[in-house]
Amino acid sequence: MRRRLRILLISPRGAFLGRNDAFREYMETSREMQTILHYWNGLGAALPTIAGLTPDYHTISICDEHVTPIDFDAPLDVVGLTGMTQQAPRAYEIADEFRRRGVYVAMGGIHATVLPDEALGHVDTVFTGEAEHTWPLFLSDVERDRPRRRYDQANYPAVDLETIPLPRYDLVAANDYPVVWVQATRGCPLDCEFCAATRVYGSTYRHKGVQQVAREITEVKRLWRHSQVGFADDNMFVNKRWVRALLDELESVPFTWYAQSDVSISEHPDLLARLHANGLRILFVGLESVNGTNLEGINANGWKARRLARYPEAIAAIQGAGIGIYASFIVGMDYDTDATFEEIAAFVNANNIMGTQVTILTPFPGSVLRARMEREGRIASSDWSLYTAWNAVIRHRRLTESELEAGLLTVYRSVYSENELRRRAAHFKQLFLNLAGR
Ligand code: B12
Repeated sequence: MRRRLRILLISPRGAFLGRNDAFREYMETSREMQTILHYWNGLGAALPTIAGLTPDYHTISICDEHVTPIDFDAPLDVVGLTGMTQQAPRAYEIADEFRRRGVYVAMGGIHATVLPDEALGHVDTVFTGEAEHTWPLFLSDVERDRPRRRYDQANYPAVDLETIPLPRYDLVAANDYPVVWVQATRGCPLDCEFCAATRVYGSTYRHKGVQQVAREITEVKRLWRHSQVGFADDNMFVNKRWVRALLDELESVPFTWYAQSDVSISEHPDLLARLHANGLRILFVGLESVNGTNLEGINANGWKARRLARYPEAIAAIQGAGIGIYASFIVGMDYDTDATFEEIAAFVNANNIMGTQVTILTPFPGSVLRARMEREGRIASSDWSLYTAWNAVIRHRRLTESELEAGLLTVYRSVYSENELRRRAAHFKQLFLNLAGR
């Protein structure tokens, strides 16, 4: 017999800047940073995806706590929490509060996947990995009053992205997001030392069917006419044949979008031109460091280190196609010194990189980096609310925590100074005139 459940999915409010107050003040007073923050926003695709996996006869809603407060008195049977590490402390508070009120609480997402036992200290059921098989199973177990403590994707066949249902973006359509995140692929072959995403998706790179991606974008554009689409994929252009098929499919879907990829896309000028024509305006690329020795330690096969010498050429090719690069750098890597901050700023300025994100090396639970830092006795704090990547939680061999936190500002103040902004604006103006053939 079917039992209709009242379900609420929650994305807990994150710690965001943690305790880095100098950086917070800079963010709040810099117009450029305010613009970046406006777009560095939104709700990941997890909860709309989970809602899409929920049978129709249940009642389901989504609360993004960054936008709406949680109603703890709502009549509910099940609460489902998601969260990255910096959201975990708040997720646990929410779980404790709902459980006090007799509501059944489940949790999934990257933090619960890598630390399921910690999560089980606060929630009734924990999910590890993807939820396409396990969430529907859990709901039917709850209907029969037999939910399990753990559901692990590793015990089920691989998730087939070709057949997953449309995410329920309609449930959050009232939220005025400048960017709506859509997922087209899962996995990343690079498996960098500091990234734990592989623990959620495994190492096999997979993608949704191109028609499914087009359907999702059409739905997002129906619900948010003026928002941009951000692809939630860690590395979207790995399979170039699939990218070509996707671009064919998307030709009739007008939208402006961002994506994340490695620099290998720079070697495909035909694709760059088509990506630009299709509406790709900003590409987030993890350059990570301008120091080759640092890069050698990142991937076991030295993928990024081998490309360092060609970074300038790759940047010029991508930006020359009208796609601005938002480059991400990490400070606090082993071979960084107090000169690193100026070196990164000089690299960004010399290469006219459109936007830059600099964060501090963070040993996220589940990452290979964390295991190494633990062995080396270099974890300075495991307070998850500081795992924002804008706080120093490691002991560096040469730089103190406050030097690392202050160093971030050096880079931001240089690359977003009035002078540099003006110079880059002139560079991009010329670049767009060239593209327009003038
Ligand atoms: C979109 C995104 C954002 C967005 C929106 C975040 C949000 N609040 O929702 C923005 C741009 C704001 C953002 C910011 C940050 N992000 Co972010 N972000 C992403 C990104 C690129 C995609 C997330 C997504 O939509 N995935 C698609 C969904 C479908 O996949 P999923 O979440 O894995 O969900 C599946 C399973 O995990 C599971 N699941 C997930 N939740 C639940 C819940 C239940 C109940 C169940 C049953 C199952 C389940 O089922 C899903 C389907 O199979 C991920 C990369 C990634 N690989 O996920 C990084 C990622 C989550 N971000 C990360 C980080 C570090 C940050 C920042 C802290 C970094 C920074 N300094 O900028 C900031 C924090 C900002 C803040 N506001 O607090 C890290 C998290 C690492 C960690 N362990 O904490 C990730 C993994 C990137 C990485 N590769 O390291 N981010």
